[in-house]
Amino acid sequence: MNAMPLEGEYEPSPAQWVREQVELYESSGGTQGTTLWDTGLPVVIVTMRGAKSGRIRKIPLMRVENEGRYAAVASKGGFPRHPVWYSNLKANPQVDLQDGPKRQSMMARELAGDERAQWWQRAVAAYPAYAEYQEKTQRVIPVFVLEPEHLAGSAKAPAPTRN
Ligand code: F42
Repeated sequence: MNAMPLEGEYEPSPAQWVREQVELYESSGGTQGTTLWDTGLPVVIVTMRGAKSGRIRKIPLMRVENEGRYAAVASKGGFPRHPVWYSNLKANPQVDLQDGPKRQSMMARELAGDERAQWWQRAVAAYPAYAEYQEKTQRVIPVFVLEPEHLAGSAKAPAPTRN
């Protein structure tokens, strides 16, 4: 698959704080708006295609990085339902990820089993509130790995069968 930047009509988030963080992050070239409020913890911006609208959507997520791969944790603050973007990534796994000034094309893959457990640990280490969010909700919080094409499929754990 060819890693082209995503193109199309951008539909900003209806949530004002999310929209504003994306705008500041992008307009500053990844030098401002790069942390979650007063926590000082870094965030990345994930650009994706909407599952139904086909429009371009952008969301900030906590930065959980390991050797060039990143986690996308669909926590939505422990809300009872998955964030809408969960179905966007399932339908259209090609995304762009901006980490500070660096922007890269990535493929998203939902994790299961040991691979999920390993990334969950990394996620909680980067952003401890994820553990509280999991306690707040009945659902198991989905975890995706976002990986550049040249790293996709080269994980140590065997690739899970399609589900
Ligand atoms: N959310 C997380 O889940 N995890 C994080 O680590 C996280 C960190 C974070 C850091 C900073 C920050 O500013 C926000 C952060 N958020 C984090 C919030 C995150 O950015 C999302 O806003 C949040 O997860 C909610 O996602 P959501 O997709 O449920 O958002 C709603 C409010 C939303 O924007 N909905 C839109 C809408 O118009 O209702 C999007 C709609 C959409 O994508 N539609 C699809 C389409 O086709 O266009 C259809 C999808 C379908 O199948 O229905």
